Amino acid sequence: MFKQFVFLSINIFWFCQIQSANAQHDSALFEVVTSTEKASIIYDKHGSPLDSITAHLLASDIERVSGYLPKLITDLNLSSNNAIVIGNKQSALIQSFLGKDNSSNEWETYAIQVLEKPNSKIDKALVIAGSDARGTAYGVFSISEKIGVSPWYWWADVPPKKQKELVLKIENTQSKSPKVKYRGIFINDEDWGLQPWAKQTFEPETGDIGPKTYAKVFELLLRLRANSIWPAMHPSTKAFFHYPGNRKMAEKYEIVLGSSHAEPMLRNNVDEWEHDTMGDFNYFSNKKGVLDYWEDRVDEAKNVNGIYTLGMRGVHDSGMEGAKTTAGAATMLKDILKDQRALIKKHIGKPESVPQVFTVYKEVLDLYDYGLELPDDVTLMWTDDNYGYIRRLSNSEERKRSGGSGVYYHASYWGRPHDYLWLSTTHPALIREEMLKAYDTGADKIWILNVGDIKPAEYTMQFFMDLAFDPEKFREPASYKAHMLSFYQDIFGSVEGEKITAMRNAYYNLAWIRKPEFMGWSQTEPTRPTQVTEFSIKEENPARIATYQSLTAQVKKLSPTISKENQDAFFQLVSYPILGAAAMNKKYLYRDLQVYHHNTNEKEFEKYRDSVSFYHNKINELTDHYNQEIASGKWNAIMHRAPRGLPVFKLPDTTIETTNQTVETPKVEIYKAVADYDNASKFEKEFPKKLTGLGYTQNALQVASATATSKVDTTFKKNASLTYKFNFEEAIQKPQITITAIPNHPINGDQKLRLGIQIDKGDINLIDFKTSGRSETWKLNVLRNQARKSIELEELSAGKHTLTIYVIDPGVILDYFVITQSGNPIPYTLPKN
Ligand code: REL
Repeated sequence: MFKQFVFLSINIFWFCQIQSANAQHDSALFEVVTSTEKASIIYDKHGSPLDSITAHLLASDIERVSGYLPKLITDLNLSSNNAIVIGNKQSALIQSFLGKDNSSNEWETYAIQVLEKPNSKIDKALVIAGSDARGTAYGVFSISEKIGVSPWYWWADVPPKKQKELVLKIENTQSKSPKVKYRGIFINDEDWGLQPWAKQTFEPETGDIGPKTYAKVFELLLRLRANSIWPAMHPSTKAFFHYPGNRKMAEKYEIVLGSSHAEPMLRNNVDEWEHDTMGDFNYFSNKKGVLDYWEDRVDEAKNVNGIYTLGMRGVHDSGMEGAKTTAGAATMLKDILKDQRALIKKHIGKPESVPQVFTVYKEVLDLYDYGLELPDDVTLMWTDDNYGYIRRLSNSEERKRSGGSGVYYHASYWGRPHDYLWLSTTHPALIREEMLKAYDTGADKIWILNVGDIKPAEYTMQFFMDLAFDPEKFREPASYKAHMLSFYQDIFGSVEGEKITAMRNAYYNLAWIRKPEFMGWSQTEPTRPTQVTEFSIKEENPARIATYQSLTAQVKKLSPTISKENQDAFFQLVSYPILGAAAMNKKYLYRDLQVYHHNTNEKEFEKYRDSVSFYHNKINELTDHYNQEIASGKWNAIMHRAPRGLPVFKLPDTTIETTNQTVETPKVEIYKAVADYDNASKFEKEFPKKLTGLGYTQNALQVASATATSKVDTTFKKNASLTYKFNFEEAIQKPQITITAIPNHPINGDQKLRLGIQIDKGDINLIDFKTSGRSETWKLNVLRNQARKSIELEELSAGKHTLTIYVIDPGVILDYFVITQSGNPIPYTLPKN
């Protein structure tokens, strides 16, 4: 949805231009529907079934916009007027229009051309010719978008832009291959949305996420120019292969089928591994049972367009059964990989020519690090830490592997230290930064986004797929804002789109500081500190309430100005996530105020208690509206008010919190790494780079490119450095300098996240933001979305000082630093200076 097309509306005509890197500037008008012209659609009856599907979808799209349903033709002799011709470049049909095609082996590209009088039967042809079936589909859907049908017309009820007459201005185009080969989603944690909705509302005949639902998912993927799926896999859902229609649908839509990190060989263990009859899912004690189980699937799926997940974990998201040590698991894994590839060879063909991935999720990274020898042609699939920070990417040796690498990334997560299954709040600026880093280190084979169950991750999914298609378009740190603006303006119009983009940006910025799902500080999270500072109660809390208050007011003001047709889309894409996040925040922020006034001010206490239950009920109200009111009940059961019933979704219990002590706010000095440095020396070109949207300052500072090397040099003479000058009126005894950064991980396995910190001409102290595994520090970091490291000094005298920060490892992204007295609490957020 990047501003790829320029729409100009003149009277009743739509004139559209395709801009592509190697477009010839040769344009023509093509009348699809006018008072005198009604184009038909010709597709290749010998072509891929997807050609027929997309031809029919295009016809429906034209009808959605103009009210006219074009005739669909497979016999060239029948046409006499304007025709849209759809097919593969190598087909006889397309070659009869465009002549012989000499390009070979292009991946997912398409050409679009307008031809005058191409033959005696056709006045004018708009030819969409793909290098392969998906290439053709992407070409067709580019026309759908141009006539005003959003990829989200069905999944978010974005209304088509009605036009009685449709005339397209087409520039002859040859598109380029996507930069990332496999791009797709993982439907995960469907238990609270997609599954109950499919069961009760959309596909009751199957009672599950079945072929009818998958057809809609696959259509959406193609409209987003994606190509792959890891299907739903939780206990509430039957295995993808359980319904033969699912597989057939994937074949017809040419969607590449994979499976999650826990489900090797296209199996879905939760549903398919029957412990009572098959024994333990244990390669040590039940090798034959497990191998037969895998072989059955490879045989069944041999004609599927598949990507095989190799390796073995537990039945679901857990470590390998039967392995007592990392060494034992790693040794067994080597045999497992050999056996799995032998199955592929037996049933499909040379393993080197079948796409396979090895996903280093959670404990599997330890096995890989232990020294696992991965066959060179297997794609190494790196993963984030479930919270949007990629744990590791390829070093220079790994980059040489023929299988290349990819990334499995979360926009939704079930698990510890805390889920975020409800609202989709991962900041697009973070996705941009992490995925570009992946791309720059060679991860261009496969990108899979865990979208939870699609809604309400619509925008995130669109963003991720556009980024995967061409990361080069997102080089500018602020490019995500332009993308968002384009997305909302295309749907809601230019003025409304601009306002919505500002609101959505604020929504992501607020969730950076704390996600709505983490507001409870409860159960699976580190508990809320018992000491509450005056600053937190008197400044942070009201400031955050006020920002959400203002966002709520903006939604309420804009909502009645949105057209009737756009109301359902507005509720799904704007109101529900923003008002939901606001209600969840206010519920907890008022809870804190209620607790604060306990025993001191009964009136205030009661007022806040009422607010807490008001906002608790507000979430129920909004969710009921989503499920029952909008789009005439189409989305009944898709939205859950309390996924997994975690404490954060309950009415907070205030009695347990009343022991909070309030302490005075200590004096702190805060400096923004971005804005406040006085000098930057020896940085590579374009660095240090301000990353808009990242960090508490929303302007964190990237110190080096992703492929830079670490500079370990005890003299620090060659290291890049930043200096900050400051002045104290009074001396500080026992000062503590705390540096905050984005809680990311070293770029590759050879690096750390070190900085050298020096005050004046003193010693250089090393700090390292690297966290180990799922340590307590890592948990704290991902929940507050910030890493902190402190150094302590004896004294800082009154007068002028210089802080120098030396760059050692390239991955560090600095946010701000705080000088306070040792032992004093540091505010959660940045005080306004
Ligand atoms: O997010 C993940 O990749 C895993 O945690 C999932 O595979 C798993 O199904 C999880 O949602 C629940 O157990």
